[in-house]
Amino acid sequence: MFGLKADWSLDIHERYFTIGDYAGGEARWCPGCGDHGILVALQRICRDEQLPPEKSVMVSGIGCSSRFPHYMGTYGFHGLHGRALPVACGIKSRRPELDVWVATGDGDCFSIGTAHWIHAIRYNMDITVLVFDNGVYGLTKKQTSPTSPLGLKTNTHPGGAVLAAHNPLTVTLGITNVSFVAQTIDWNPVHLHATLKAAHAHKGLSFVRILQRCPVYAPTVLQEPQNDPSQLLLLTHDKGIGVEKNLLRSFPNQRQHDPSELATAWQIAVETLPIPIGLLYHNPDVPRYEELSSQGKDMPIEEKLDALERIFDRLAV
Ligand SMILES: Cc1ncc(C[n+]2csc(CCOP(=O)(O)OP(=O)(O)O)c2C)c(N)n1
Ligand code: SF4
Repeated sequence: MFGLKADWSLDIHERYFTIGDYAGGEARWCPGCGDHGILVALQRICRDEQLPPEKSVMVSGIGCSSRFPHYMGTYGFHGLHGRALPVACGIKSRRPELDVWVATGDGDCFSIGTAHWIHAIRYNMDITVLVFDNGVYGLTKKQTSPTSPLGLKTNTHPGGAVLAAHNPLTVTLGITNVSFVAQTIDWNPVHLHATLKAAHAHKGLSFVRILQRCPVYAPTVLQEPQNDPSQLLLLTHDKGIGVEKNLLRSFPNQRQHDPSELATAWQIAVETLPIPIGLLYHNPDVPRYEELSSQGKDMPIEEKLDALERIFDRLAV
């Protein structure tokens, strides 16, 4: 494949990847599930950035959202409930040249996976983390999740959820070494695409919370912001998510927010209505663990064994 560049020279690609190259098995999510739109957005980004499928890895835990790796034509690891992040960090630490993505749900990340979430943010490895937040446990058919709204009737709380919802944005912004925090919605493909693109461009751990509709078990959770855009607050800034001018007209509420300001990001995140969408925080200068820990990575096995022997000799009694 080839294309004409701005200087009229030919840009020749040895290989050109189409959307089809990123397609895996047929998605088995319910009709109307927000996960379908996220899959399309990610496949488009892979195509736009021409990411070689064999150098991309999708890692997930367990849940409807965690079926994601099956539907991508890349490498994938469908892991254990809550354990996507340590697996992704392990892959990145030994194979830093790979593009590592994580698909996780609100139950997977904010409940059983909480400890991993906190440490992964602090390690700040170059991974793009997409949290599909539908406010419920979908795969196991409607239990209360940490982000279920107060009063939501579920199988575990038939009388309504008794606690206020957990706020993943404020928690993430409070973790040492946080470097990229954004929020978007599955039902606006333009904003979703722009957000995932910015997240992927960031060198460090990009945390993206995607408000994702589950029409089967949580049809009411995101119904109001979906029908009434005044319930959303679009964050705009030159350093933020780059969106086309046309998109601005869809959002009656907008606020200029410089994403380098952590304290302001936190103030915005704490207000849950209108729901902020856009880039809350970005710091490209946070150290990345894979850089700090890569010493000796390419050492030949013989040298590693010699080094081990020397250590054992020192310990011998
Ligand atoms: C150790 C363990 N505990 C519990 C489960 C049962 N389980 C599977 S998926 C899931 C919740 C999924 O919810 P979420 O992460 O929000 O994803 P969704 O299905 O909504 O996309 C639970 C509790 C499990 N598979 N493993
Ligand atoms: S149960 Fe909900 S989250 Fe799971 S596939 Fe169906 S609509 Fe999507």
